[in-house]
Amino acid sequence: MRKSSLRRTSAALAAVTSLALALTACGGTTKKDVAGEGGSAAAAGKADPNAELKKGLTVGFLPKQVNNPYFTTADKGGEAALKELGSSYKEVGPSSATDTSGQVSYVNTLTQQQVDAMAVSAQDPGALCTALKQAMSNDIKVVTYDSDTKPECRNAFVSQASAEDLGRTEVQLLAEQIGYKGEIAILSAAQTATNQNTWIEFMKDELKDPKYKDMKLVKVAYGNDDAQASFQQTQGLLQEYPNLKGIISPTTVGIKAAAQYLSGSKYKGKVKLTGLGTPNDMRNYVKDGTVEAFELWDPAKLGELAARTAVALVSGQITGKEGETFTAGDMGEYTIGKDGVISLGKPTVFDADNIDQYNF
Ligand code: RAM
Repeated sequence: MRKSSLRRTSAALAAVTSLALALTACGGTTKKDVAGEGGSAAAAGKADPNAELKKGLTVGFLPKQVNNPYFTTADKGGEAALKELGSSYKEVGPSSATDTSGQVSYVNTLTQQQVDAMAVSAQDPGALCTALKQAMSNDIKVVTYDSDTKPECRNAFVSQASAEDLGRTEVQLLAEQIGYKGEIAILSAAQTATNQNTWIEFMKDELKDPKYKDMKLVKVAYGNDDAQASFQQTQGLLQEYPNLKGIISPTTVGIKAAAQYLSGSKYKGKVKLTGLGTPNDMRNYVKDGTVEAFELWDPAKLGELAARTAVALVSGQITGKEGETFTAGDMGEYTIGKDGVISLGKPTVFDADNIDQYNF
């Protein structure tokens, strides 16, 4: 039997009691020691790099938003990897990227269903913590991917690329396009999104370099990963700042909506737009001159790495501690970094010369 009856009992109890309240009251302690002081929730016990990968597991994927093509691609990558590993995949999640209570409910549902592991892209760094700790105390491994929670609320975070690299390179890309001069704005996703907020901090830091002294960040707007809201926010930015020279949108939904607005406006090609987008969403806007260059990683690879990390955790090959290594199938060997972070690799910059080589 793959799980103890103790675990089944406690998971069943989790289903019927208001654990969120109970856990808050007792300071979030759990039956297993899930968190070291300030570190990631690397489970007690030692990793066995030679442990055999378990089969017949169920891994639940909980993206920020289910009807977002970026997550569809990412989660399909997870699904394919799980199939190859002889395990099962399921996906649950809210349709809005600002439904944090919905995400909490989905975490609780996966816990009640006694999945072996869950891969979560958090809409908010703190909101899911109690529910995720409850999952871990029920012997469920928790991997965040794409957007992290706090380190003590998961076993490992599968990061798309270095957050610092992403933030700095987006500013560099825009600066080159506008000749290092003029007003710029950021069109982000949800105001609480851990990933976008981390990148934006690095963008602001990058802008402190004297070479950007003639560039001014005038506003950070939030389109909530909603196409219509992002479109309207772009329109609003141009109305409010008629001298705007460029926009960085570090969200696939935002950059697509901003490109759509700009391409149909008098600002096309004049107000520069870069950020994070999928080649399939952005192809037409690169070809029609609205966008010169933008970047992204391969979302399917991110999902695949999240799935392989989850299986490695359940199998005991890794616990989430810094320095542990594991082989993620054909993707090769990965080493866990500080705070349980596993980084996928370097993002790709897409422009007219290479965009047709990509199909996602
Ligand atoms: C959106 C989401 C996701 C982010 C990408 C770049 O799809 O906000 O979290 O990583 O954009």
